[in-house]
Amino acid sequence: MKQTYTNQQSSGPATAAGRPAPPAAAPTTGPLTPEELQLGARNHSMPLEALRRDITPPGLHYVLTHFDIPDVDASSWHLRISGAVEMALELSMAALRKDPAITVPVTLECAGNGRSLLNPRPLSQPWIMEGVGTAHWTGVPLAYLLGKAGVLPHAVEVVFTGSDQGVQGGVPQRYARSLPIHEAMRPDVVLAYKMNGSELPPQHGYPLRLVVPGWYGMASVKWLESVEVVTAPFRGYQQEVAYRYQDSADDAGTPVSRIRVRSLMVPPGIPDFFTRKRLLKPGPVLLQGRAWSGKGAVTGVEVGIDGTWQPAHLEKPAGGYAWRKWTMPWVADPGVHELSCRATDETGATQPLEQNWNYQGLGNNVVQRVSVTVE
Ligand SMILES: Nc1nc2c(c(=O)[nH]1)N[C@H]1C(S)=C(S)[C@@H](COP(=O)(O)O)O[C@H]1N2
Ligand SMILES: [Mo]
Repeated sequence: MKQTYTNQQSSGPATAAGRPAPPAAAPTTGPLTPEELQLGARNHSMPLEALRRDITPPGLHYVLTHFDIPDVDASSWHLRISGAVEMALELSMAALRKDPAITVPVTLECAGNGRSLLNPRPLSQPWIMEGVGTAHWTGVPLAYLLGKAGVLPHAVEVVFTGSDQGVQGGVPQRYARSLPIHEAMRPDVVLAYKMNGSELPPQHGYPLRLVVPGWYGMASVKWLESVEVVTAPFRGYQQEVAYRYQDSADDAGTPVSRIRVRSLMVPPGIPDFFTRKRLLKPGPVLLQGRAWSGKGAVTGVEVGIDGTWQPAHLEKPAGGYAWRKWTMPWVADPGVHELSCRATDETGATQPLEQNWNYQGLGNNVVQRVSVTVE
């Protein structure tokens, strides 16, 4: 008998080891596929020059949507809070907007950022390195609403379900993810209805989305419809199959959660249109970029000029989970130079010089290298 899929478990096509099919076809060493181009055209990254700004305007912030962007009617929309709670709640947008609101600056990064630099290349959204952005998210703290509903003592996780649906790895599903109770109860986890002070744009989750500071983007469920407190770990596709650090399709792997330390640089000078190679005049130039980590504060950034590392100057971050600006003056002398940047966070973690490989191409944080021609 064919099993039907619910968000509670994954029961799609299985691999040899009996695991459900991975989220995409096997990695390849071949040229870019039409499917990657199709995804790349739908899901755009943040142009690196936007690293100059503390806060990323919505049109420059990266976008990642697995299925279609839903067209939600906010006037009839309701958020359900249910499951292992004393009192289930059903809230309209008008009601939510009357609750106490907070605004948090948060750097979101897609867990697949950097995937296309891997060899072999996992077949999915072909990010290079710009699947990132920082916004001010305004809305109701999740902990406030969970407090109102009254979480029962045996609860272990909270499951968030969006209104978008599709098929991935052969499994029909609504996009759904969970968080452990202790993460869900953090005071800075927000059900946001504003981005940078304006209504959420459709592609960023209108009318309501979750924002989980410090976690890779997959945790921040858009077009949020339901919040369910559960008493057993959630086993939905996006939790149990996708977003795992795996060595192979048969490896159960470990779940992806917080953002690994990373930094990026605004490529200096001007680009060549087609190759994006950088051209620069000789003389002083202020190199700049941003650094972030979901695991602790960024404590240092080093800039490499042709392989020689020097500490950059760090500015104050806008918040605990927002990127920090760094700068470093450089006098460009004629020739071809390789510039790079490498951040370290308070856990002591630093960016690798060589890209680490995993089957889904997740959590990449290799140092960026920018080649500039000074003439
Ligand atoms: N409902 C829903 N929420 C979702 C997704 C999705 O496809 N559907 N994609 C997730 C992923 S993988 C990322 S990286 C972030 C991207 O958020 P952004 O598009 O606002 O930058 O949203 C997350 N939330
Ligand atoms: Mo993502």
